[in-house]
Amino acid sequence: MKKTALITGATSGIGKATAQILAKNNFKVIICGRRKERLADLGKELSAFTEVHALAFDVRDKNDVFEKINGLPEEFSTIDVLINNAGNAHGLDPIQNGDLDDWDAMIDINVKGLLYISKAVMPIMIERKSGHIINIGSTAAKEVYPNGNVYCGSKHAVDAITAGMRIDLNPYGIRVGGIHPGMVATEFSEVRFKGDAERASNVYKGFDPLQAEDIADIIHFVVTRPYHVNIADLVVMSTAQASSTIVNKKML
Ligand code: NDP
Ligand code: 8X3
Repeated sequence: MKKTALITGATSGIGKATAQILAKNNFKVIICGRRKERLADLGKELSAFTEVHALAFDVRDKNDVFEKINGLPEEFSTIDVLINNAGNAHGLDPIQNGDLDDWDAMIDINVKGLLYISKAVMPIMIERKSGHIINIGSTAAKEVYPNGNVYCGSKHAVDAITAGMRIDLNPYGIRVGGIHPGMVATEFSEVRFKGDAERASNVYKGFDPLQAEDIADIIHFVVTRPYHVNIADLVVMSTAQASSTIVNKKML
């Protein structure tokens, strides 16, 4: 029988590539994001492979999160796999120059949004004593780099919450794991630099960065392990990257 996966942030980057690989590999998919047109296009594309349901909401809107998840049609209501992926960095400034709206966005989306979605989905898994939650952290969840302050803080919180979820959901047989990518060439830097495409593309110049499909491939691997196997914590970087600040740009 097909499993159902709910993927947040499926309109772009890692989330979109994850929806694509899971749809092609025997999962029903619930694709989430704010951009309705992108959801409609992706829904059309994936319906050639599987059953797809699109949910448009902002993860910051807790009432809408609960309304949308509690209102899922019967055939999508048994969520087996939750990929908590929606998130971004907003700004890259020394903390003393940080923008309050950027701070709010990162804490509200990356941390509180992940909590709201999880709160809505966990009862479904607890009732069935089965389920798998993957939280997308970052290398920024494991180390702190200059000007990364609040983004790193939000991802460190994701790392801690992931560990907490694994402990508290242990009695219910629910698998919980964190996947922590290094630099992935997606729309991430365009969002961080508020649409400055040139500055964003410079981030990935001079080396061969991870692609969204690399992370999606790993997520597919993680969620298709036998039930007794839980990949609890996984850090992945491109070969050129050794840490948040050390990237070998002489390799190409
Ligand atoms: P993208 O910018 O390409 O994708 C971000 C996704 O998050 C979009 O689908 C966006 O959808 C969704 N999203 C953002 N804000 C909200 C919101 N308020 N409500 C609902 N959905 C939202 O970036 P990535 O694919 O790279 O990022 C995905 C995850 O991976 C993030 O958590 C990021 O922190 C993490 N990550 C990224 C790395 C990288 O280098 N790219 C490295 C390590 C981790 P929409 O705008 O339609 O709402
Ligand atoms: C995204 C990777 O290094 O820009 O989480 O923080 S980094």
